[in-house]
Amino acid sequence: MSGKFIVFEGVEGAGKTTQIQKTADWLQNLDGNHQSVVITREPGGTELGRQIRQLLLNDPNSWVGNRTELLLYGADRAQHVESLIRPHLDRGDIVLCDRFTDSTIAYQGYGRGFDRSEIDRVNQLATGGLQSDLTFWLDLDVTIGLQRVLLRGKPDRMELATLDFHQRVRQGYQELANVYPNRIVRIDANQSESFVQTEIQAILMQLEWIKNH
Ligand code: T5A
Repeated sequence: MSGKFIVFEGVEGAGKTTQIQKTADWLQNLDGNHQSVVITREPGGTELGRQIRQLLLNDPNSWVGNRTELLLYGADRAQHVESLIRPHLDRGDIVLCDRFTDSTIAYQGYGRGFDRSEIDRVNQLATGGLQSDLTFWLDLDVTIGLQRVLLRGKPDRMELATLDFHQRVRQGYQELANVYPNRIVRIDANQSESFVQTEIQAILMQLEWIKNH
């Protein structure tokens, strides 16, 4: 049995962490499912990645150059793919990942302004060509997402970027969803948590590998 790689994407506060946990709980209890379900995230899915995450996010006042930022996200991903994602997929597990390559296209490409060809080179190097089987794009107005995040506590370095930056990120996701309609599914994230989860389950239930469990 081959593993499955499902990614959750979206702007800040879109509800990815919430929905990944609910999806994992549902999959683990799904009748006939014998595949292990693994939750992970970027940046910070590995021990080395957790240190990179601190460098990237924890100090809201630290200055991180745009090239450095791009390469640190790439380094986190390279370590993550090699030491965690690929081994789990090779074992036949279902890997649910909070952010992956589309985050780099949206944030460093559309947000920071890197050429798509530069982003693709970093992503290719980091992943060896690994792509998600399915990506849920939780689409939310950026002001609503940032409000949710601010209610939770002190914003991190990326959350402090300008509103314009976050709007370009959302536009990036929109354009990616237009270009890759078979891989990226848009979910309206401005609905209740349970409604969003119902939609995710309905989409997963249409997939052959889930039907065949
Ligand atoms: N980044 C990442 C890049 O720039 N390039 C890259 O290549 C990669 C991989 C990661 C940062 O790094 C950037 C993007 C990010 O800026 P992070 O802490 O992982 O940082 O940030 P996020 O991924 O944005 O995670 P958040 O926790 O901020 O948001 P989530 O996970 O989308 O949302 P969640 O589930 O934590 O929910 C946020 C709040 O909203 C509530 C929750 O209870 C919570 O309080 N909520 C809802 N409220 C109302 N209705 C709903 N439907 C709700 N769903 C959740």
